[in-house]
Amino acid sequence: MPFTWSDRHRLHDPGGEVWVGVRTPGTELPARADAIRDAIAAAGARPVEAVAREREALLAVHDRELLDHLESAWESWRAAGLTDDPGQDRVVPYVFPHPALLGGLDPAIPPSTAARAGYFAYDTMTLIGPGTWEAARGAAEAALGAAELVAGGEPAAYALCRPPGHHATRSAFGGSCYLNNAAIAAASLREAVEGPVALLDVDAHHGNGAQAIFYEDPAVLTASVHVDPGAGWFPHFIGFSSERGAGPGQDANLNVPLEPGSGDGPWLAAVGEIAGWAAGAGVRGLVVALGVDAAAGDPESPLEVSAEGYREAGRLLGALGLPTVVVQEGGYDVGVIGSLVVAALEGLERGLGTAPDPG
Ligand code: SP5
Ligand code: ZN
Repeated sequence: MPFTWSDRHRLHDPGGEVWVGVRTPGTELPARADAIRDAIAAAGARPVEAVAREREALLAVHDRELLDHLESAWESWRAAGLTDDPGQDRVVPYVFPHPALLGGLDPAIPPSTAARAGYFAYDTMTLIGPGTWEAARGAAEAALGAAELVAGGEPAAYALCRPPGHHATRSAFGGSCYLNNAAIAAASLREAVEGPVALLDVDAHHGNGAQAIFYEDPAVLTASVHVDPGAGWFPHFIGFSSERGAGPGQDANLNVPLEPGSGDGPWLAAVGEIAGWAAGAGVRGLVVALGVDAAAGDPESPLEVSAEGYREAGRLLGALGLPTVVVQEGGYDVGVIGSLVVAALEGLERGLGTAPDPG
């Protein structure tokens, strides 16, 4: 299948992550995307360069204020002298508009550059450097490119996005994500197929961004299989099975949290559950948020899924027989993520080949 990507991803060097106040090396590294690219190209996938687009293409999913911030944050940080005093070489927040600080009032975007960092970021781990905006846009453009290939008749396309996107909401970013690539693909695909689509997330972490973006929207069903946030895992505050959507989107969201240590059996049962749920709702297109960090040995998650598990997940999703956009999310064990993505995409192609012809 074709894959879209942009080598602008290399411009994003997060420079680590600030976790419990300490700058640690971080795992969302440029080598990730290059490793995946090498593996899928060797397996025969066809590269398609992501095309630069108007910023307006992102407004289906994100607030203009977030885009303005991501575009200007680094330069503003540098101009404010924060790189010299106190000597912080990335944009790092220090104070947040916590709801219990505000007592029901709406915060304004603060004029202080350091405070503004906390208005738009909900964690301290997701740093902005000189090339972050360009790389994030390249990833979003890859997602749009893959959606357009599918709209143009490709049965499936894969967007090799880096940085990842599924933790980014309409107005805030975090979890190593800046722009929600999969949500952007879903919004585009929904227009192309003129009907509801499903965004199914198999990254090891809850797909909180798409859940929040589409929570009241019945035209993009969202579902996520992930390690139970209640068992101590990021994003901690959201991702529970009680979250089912709201308003017109009531029952259009499904979360299947899993116990740490869940291997292929429970994980594939959960993937089958969300696939069957989407099929039963009559969606006309599919976006898969493909994180491969549920794999055994990944440094960011305790799920213990095998490469054969990823192959079978791909088959289950492909067997839905829907026009499918696959978007890369997490996966941090650089030595194996390429082969995990290949397994998932090969499974998907096999599943698509067995699906009944939609006519
Ligand atoms: C896209 C994606 O998979 N994002 C996941 C981000 C989850 N990061 C959580 C990091 C939690 C702190 N890591 C501490 C490592 C200490 N050695
Ligand atoms: Zn993840």
